[in-house]
Amino acid sequence: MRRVPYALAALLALTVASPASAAGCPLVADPAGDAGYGIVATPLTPALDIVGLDVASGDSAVVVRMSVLSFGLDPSSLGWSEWSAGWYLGGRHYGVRARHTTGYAGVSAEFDAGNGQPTPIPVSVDTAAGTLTWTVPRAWLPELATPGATFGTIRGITGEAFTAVRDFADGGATTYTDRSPGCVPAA
Ligand SMILES: [Ca+2]
Repeated sequence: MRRVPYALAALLALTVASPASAAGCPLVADPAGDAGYGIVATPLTPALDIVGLDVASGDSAVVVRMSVLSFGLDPSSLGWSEWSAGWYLGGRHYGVRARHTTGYAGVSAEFDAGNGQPTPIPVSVDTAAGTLTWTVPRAWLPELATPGATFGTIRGITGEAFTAVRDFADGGATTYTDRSPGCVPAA
């Protein structure tokens, strides 16, 4: 029998359990408690453990929401913690990021249109719900001028200083069509 790498087997099992369809919520699901891609053998910080990733677009904005196991800023963490989401739209890669730097209050965020010039944007952190929500003005994604534009290769990544990537949520073939009903309210 052909051997399948464990991570791939887990991904296939997940796909069978929750088919990637527009009706499924969250749009991209990720297991809780997975060790992710941590390089050192330390427990995965709950705030960096992705459990869901959603995208929804409306008349004025694209809303991106990452759900984590539980959200808390670890004052003892070294350096920084980061949450990122990315997707392709019309062949261009877009992304949003949020970062907490140890010793500073709050979380800063930015939007990246793949041009190497990130733009600061607000991020809404709901500590009780364990979510980070970015709202990107629709006008910043010119591909959305074409009706029915499709978001693809939807991925979420978390990381922290010295351990690099901690969790990776891969949407695989899952897509989201502009202005279609999503799992989170569009703006
Ligand atoms: Ca996870």
